[in-house]
Amino acid sequence: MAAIRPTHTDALVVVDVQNDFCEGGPLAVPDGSAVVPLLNALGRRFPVVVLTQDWHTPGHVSFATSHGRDAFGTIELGYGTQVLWPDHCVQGSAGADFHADLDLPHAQMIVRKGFHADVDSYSAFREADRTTATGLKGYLAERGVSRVFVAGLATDFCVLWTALDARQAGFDVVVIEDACRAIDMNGSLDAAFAAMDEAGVARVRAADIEAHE
Ligand code: VGL
Ligand code: ZN
Repeated sequence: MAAIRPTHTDALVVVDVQNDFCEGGPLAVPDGSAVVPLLNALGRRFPVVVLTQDWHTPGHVSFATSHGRDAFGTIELGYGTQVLWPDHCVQGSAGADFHADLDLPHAQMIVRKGFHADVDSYSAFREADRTTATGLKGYLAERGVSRVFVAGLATDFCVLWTALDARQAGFDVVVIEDACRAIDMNGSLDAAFAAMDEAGVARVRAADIEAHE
């Protein structure tokens, strides 16, 4: 896919570019802050921009410390297998703030997710119970958006689940590959690309996207 020129029916969803996922954070995504300048430039090419913000309660169910366990293991919860993470993106903490250099002042919507103490939400559309909606589908539909571009952190978790749920919600979906960075644990990045391909999620490079009219 080459030379995409976004219109008002295209939205850029910038996923979780927050301090805790960047260098020095408890859940730092390797090279995570490298997406910031790319996203600052990309965002200017989209008339519709949405930011997502991981936004957990203290003692959230996705935190290893809440279960007296080591991080990066898994547990079984009522809604399925949950990866256990270091404490991150606690509501109102500095770690939950957007990266200080993220400069997208025209972004119109911030979707917070993972705010229920007992349910995680990688996806910006639907929580990990796979039933509780965030409202983003309705927001985008009401604004007349038909195609969703996804970028940010992390390719193999929140970007992946957001892209898959956008497809399920009926949007055309495009992941901007070089404007994402991955956690990549136990082959999760290869699995993520396979799942995107299977779901009909297109993948492009930031350079394929031109300025909007
Ligand atoms: C994320 C793990 C836990 C992400 C959020 O933004 O990809 N990953 N919470
Ligand atoms: Zn999280």
